[in-house]
Amino acid sequence: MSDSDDDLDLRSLDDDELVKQMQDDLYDGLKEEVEEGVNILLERGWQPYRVLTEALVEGMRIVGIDFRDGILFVPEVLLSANSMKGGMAILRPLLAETGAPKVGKMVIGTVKGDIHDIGKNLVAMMMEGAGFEVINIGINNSVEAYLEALEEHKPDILGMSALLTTTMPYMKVVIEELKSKGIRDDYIVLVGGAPLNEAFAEAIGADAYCRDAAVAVETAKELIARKHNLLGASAAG
Ligand code: B1M
Repeated sequence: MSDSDDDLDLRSLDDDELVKQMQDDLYDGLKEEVEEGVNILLERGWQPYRVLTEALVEGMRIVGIDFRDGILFVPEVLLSANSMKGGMAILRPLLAETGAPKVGKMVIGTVKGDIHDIGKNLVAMMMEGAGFEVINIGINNSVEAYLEALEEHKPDILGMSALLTTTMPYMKVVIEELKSKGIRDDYIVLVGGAPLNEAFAEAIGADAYCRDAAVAVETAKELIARKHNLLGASAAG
């Protein structure tokens, strides 16, 4: 980073310049600057979701391209991830502010062998914001860890995340285990992560693939409503 960047007053930038600068700061792993940018945009009246998507998620998308192309390496990307988490921590309580009654419960975790957690945490945040109770069981979850969480929390939804082509097949392992225990249909199973798609979700027997956090919220609401309608119909008939 150059000296002139050191002296940059983020408040002197207009919104577009600030967002661009925040994406650069995320790229450079400058957590404090990213946090300051988030606060400035909020002070300027930006909705938390807009800050999240336009500044942070878009910044991480750019990091992902250069990581893929061998321009950035793991240590640098870790700093970017840490900066992103700093920004997300400011937004989380704002996104979760809701007086609405709980609409359902979800257990969510990243699968075994996979330590990517930003997307999963974002889904957890957005689900909380939409009125779901969320139990986030973290990364690198074995079948046993998922089963334990399901047993303990009795959620409506099981959410699984995988960011690697090598770890996404593990979702099928979890679903097969639910089937063999006869409890598959007790849960709505939602899956997500950059390398997945709808065909994969269908092939492994999940209820739906969620492209992003907003889709996860919409899908969860829709499937919960459908489940309640079915339960209501069977109770009535
Ligand atoms: Co890794 N990494 N990484 N990485 N990393 C990817 C995934 C990769 C695509 C980069 C690349 O090459 N372009 C590539 C995977 C290639 C592949 O499998 N085809 C990759 C690799 C190769 C690796 C390592 C193997 C690198 C190495 O060690 N040589 C290694 C593996 C470690 C492991 O897990 N065992 C590794 C490590 C890391 C870091 C630790 C450095 C860091 C993770 C830090 C962290 O998460 N705490 C990291 C990061 C940051 C990335 C990229 C750059 C960004 C991921 C991210 O946070 N995106 C990523 C590149 C990319 O994805 N384009 C990459 C932002 C986030 C908001 O999006 O996670 O997609 P995303 O989540 C979205 C949706 O996917 C969806 O909603 C979210 C929000 O909208 N979603 C769900 C996700 N989960 C969901 C669950 C749901 C619903 C929706 O449940 C209901």
